Amino acid sequence: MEEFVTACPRNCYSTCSFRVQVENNKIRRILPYSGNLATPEGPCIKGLSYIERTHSPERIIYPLIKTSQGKFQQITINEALDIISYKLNSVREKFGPKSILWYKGSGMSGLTNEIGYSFWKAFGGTTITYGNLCWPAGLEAVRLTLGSVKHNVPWDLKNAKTIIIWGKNPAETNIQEIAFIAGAKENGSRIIVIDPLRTPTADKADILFSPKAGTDAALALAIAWVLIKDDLIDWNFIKKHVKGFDEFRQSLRISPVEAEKITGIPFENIIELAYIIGKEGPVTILPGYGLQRHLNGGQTIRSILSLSVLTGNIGKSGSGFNYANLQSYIYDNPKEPESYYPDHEKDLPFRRTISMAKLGRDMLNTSDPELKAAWIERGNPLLQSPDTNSVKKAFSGLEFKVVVEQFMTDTAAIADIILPAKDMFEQSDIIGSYWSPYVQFKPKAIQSPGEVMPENEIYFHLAKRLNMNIGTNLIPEPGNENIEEWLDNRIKGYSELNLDDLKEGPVLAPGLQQIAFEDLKFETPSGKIELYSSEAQSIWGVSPLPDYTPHDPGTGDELYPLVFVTPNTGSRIHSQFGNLKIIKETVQEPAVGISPGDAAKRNIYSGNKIRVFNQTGEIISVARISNRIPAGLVVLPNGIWYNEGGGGNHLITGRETDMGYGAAFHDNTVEVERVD
Ligand SMILES: Nc1nc2c(c(=O)[nH]1)N[C@H]1C(S)=C(S)[C@@H](COP(=O)(O)OP(=O)(O)OC[C@H]3O[C@@H](n4cnc5c(=O)[nH]c(N)nc54)[C@H](O)[C@@H]3O)O[C@H]1N2
Ligand SMILES: Nc1nc2c(c(=O)[nH]1)N[C@H]1C(S)=C(S)[C@@H](COP(=O)(O)OP(=O)(O)OC[C@H]3O[C@@H](n4cnc5c(=O)[nH]c(N)nc54)[C@H](O)[C@@H]3O)O[C@H]1N2
Ligand SMILES: [Mo]
Repeated sequence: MEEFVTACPRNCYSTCSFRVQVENNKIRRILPYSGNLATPEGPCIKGLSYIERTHSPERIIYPLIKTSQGKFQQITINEALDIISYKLNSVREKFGPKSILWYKGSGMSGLTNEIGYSFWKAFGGTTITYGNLCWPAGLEAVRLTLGSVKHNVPWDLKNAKTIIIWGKNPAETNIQEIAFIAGAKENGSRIIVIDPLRTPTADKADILFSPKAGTDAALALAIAWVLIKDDLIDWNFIKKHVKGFDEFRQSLRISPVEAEKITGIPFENIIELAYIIGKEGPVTILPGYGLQRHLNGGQTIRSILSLSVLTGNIGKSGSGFNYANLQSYIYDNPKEPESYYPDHEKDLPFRRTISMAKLGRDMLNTSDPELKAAWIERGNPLLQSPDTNSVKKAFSGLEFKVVVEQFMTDTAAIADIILPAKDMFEQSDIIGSYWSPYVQFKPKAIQSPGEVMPENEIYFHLAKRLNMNIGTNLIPEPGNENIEEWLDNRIKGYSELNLDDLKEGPVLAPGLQQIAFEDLKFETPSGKIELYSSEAQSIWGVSPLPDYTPHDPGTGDELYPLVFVTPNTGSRIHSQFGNLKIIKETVQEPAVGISPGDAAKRNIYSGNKIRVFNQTGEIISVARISNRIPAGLVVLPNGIWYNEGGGGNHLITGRETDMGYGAAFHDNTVEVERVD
């Protein structure tokens, strides 16, 4: 039995290290690796399920082509590459390279993903997407305020006296953090959760505050109002390090009594929370990403962050605003339009970008040239992008679609050619994290089955067929040794990192601040923390100060009175893992959660077939009554496949958040009716 130390490349906070034992080219065992201080207890159920996933009989391991009857038929990799290169070439000749959309999702992290850029750049460019479905409103909010996006190492949580988990559900989405939260609790910390739902995380809390979705900025600004009025702030810290305090103070309009009307939280509790934040420090706030998937998401994050700033809970042990820790995320560029990050990808001829949040509509509206073909890798936009009907329409109107995939997802099903995608153990790579401070090596541990090829090899062979002259420094020759050489070269700029050390185990990020901002240096235009940010106004057209804008479902709440929330769930990463036997056998079947009162009004019982609908679309699913859900809300995790009663994005309008070009998934309302 051979053993490797590896790291999970899913788009997840934890980025767990683990040991994998391999025998006869099969993954046999997955065991914890204690050398990673952020994830010493080993991976979650999804990590353990790799034993099944890698060798699943449902994996696509040969190229498939759609026949004229709409059925998939197996072809050889050489045939597939011949057809694809012919098609790409003819579309490019007739309509230009920008008539092809290159769509990348977040299904596999790793430095080698960059190789795709080199291919498409040399191809003459393509249309690409800007923005991101995940977290950009919050990222931008933190960047505007603190200058960079980082936080203390996870193990510093034990030093917090108060931990506020705000719109995050780590018990499902970051279980490794729960170990540190539990440790803090043993040390006497108080745990507070702020979430409209009673999540599994809330079960671990001392106090749960349940605001109406989308109203957190009002809650935060009312807390700020109390902090300032009752002198619970850190004057010294503010004088030295904060820009815009006076303007911020003067702008505060929302008293706790006002905030009660907006959020539904009793004003006495709001005052109590302000006193805890003001008096029981150090305070660490753990804001989540669900919280910022609202039209006002960026300003909401800025409002909440103002509480850490006013009370001096930045740059110290036990304190902080842990939105994302990009200290080990050293290689990844934010994907934004060139107009905003003029230096980013400047040399790439991707002159045309379309919105991630409005993908379907933007695809349909492109002209000069219209989109004619698409290449989709590592993503499942037919399930994960807002407004599924428009996304389906846009993709089905194209002449030619290639999807690189491991499984027959809702997106793969619409492909003309599916190329089988590698599994995490089938290629070496290097990955960072947005929570853990480690840079990690993920070694090749087994050979791919069938005719599976990593993307870089697919690109290498296509480049050859298209007579593109790209150096092997950009697209290496096939073979894992060549990829490792490429990785070695790629990290040369970081003197503290080298491949040999990384092969030994996780390495702390170069220049890591275990306590973020402990030098009290802020890379903002003023060099201070910016409560008042001119950039917020000049780039995004929002108020330079944090503010609260009411929820706007865009429809009229009378017709569709229930707010629709689609968070993540413990047993999947978005649309991945739910198809595996181990997950099906251990987790309840997916269903639409509804409160007892809303169900009773509609004569709905658990297990009833229901139609969930609004002006954008509808889905047929199954109801589950839950007293974890407040009146006025229905909940369906995202990532549930159509054939499982999922596809919540049929009900979600494609709209961008106030900053960062995120998707406002959570500002939609629906109605539910029983159909059995
Ligand atoms: N198991 C698992 N782990 C994952 C993922 C996964 O799919 N599965 N995905 C990974 C990725 S890519 C991401 S982005 C993260 C996201 O993980 P989280 O940051 O935890 O975000 P979500 O699960 O989207 O939402 C978290 C909570 O936000 C709440 N929420 C929604 N709107 C509001 C609001 O207006 N106010 C408040 N206070 N709360 C609100 C929801 O009720 C939900 O409980 O998880 C990562 N980890
Ligand atoms: N309604 C609603 N929708 C949401 C969200 C929400 O909260 N609500 N959350 C959004 C968020 S936070 C995110 S991050 C996005 C995620 O959306 P996507 O990035 O589309 O993520 P996944 O569903 O994980 O799909 C990734 C696909 O990549 C495939 N894959 C895995 N490894 C490889 C590989 O090496 N190569 C290739 N080619 N493919 C591979 C997997 O099989 C999977 O089908 O979804 C967003 N969608
Ligand atoms: Mo995400």
